[in-house]
Amino acid sequence: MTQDELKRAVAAAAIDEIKPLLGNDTVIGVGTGSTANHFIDLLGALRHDFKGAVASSQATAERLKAQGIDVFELNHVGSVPVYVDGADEINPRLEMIKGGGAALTREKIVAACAERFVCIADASKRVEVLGGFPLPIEVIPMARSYVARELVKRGITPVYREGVVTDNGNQILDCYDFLIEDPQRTEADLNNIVGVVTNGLFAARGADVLLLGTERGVERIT
Ligand code: ABF
Repeated sequence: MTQDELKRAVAAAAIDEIKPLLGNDTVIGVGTGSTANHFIDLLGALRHDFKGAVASSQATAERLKAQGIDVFELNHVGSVPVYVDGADEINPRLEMIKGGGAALTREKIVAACAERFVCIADASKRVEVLGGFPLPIEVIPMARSYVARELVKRGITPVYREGVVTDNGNQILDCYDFLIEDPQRTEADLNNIVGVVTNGLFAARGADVLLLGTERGVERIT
């Protein structure tokens, strides 16, 4: 199977995973990226079975609307029973690096609100130790150089993702050259640097379920 077929397979598995949660009042959280896009495309067939969705990015909001799914502001939604999203890396504790698509802050906000986080990923995303994928950090533009210097003090090599502006009007630094042995501690430490909006470690709030696309089929890992 190609990587794209694996992504499609886990998106289909996520549809089965969330179906029991759908009802007239249900608003679900929907993530960003190519795996989430497969999920959105399949979700369109169920649009009459639930109320709508909150989106983790403008791109996802547009794709949901194109499927005829109502999109709600998170502030107008009381509860989010489930959030479905991809990841750039995920470890055996279901801690993740996310944000390769620059949507990390909204993804983290929707994930924080959700009762369950269902991660959908092809097998290439599974790692023992996070950090092979450069960790994205969203920064307030005027703080970019200061944050970069603070990262260098920590032995991290930050690279400015030129030309990218997040949905929140901010910039991204990608962090190279460090393996993340203690994701929860690193997540908190990096978030403490003044000027950081958030970083792409999803460890304090990791996934509850991983649907992993492999050559042997979709593995459900909790
Ligand atoms: C989002 O999409 C991001 O957090 C992550 O960066 C990316 C995963 O990409 P893809 O599904 O395209 O492989 O979930």
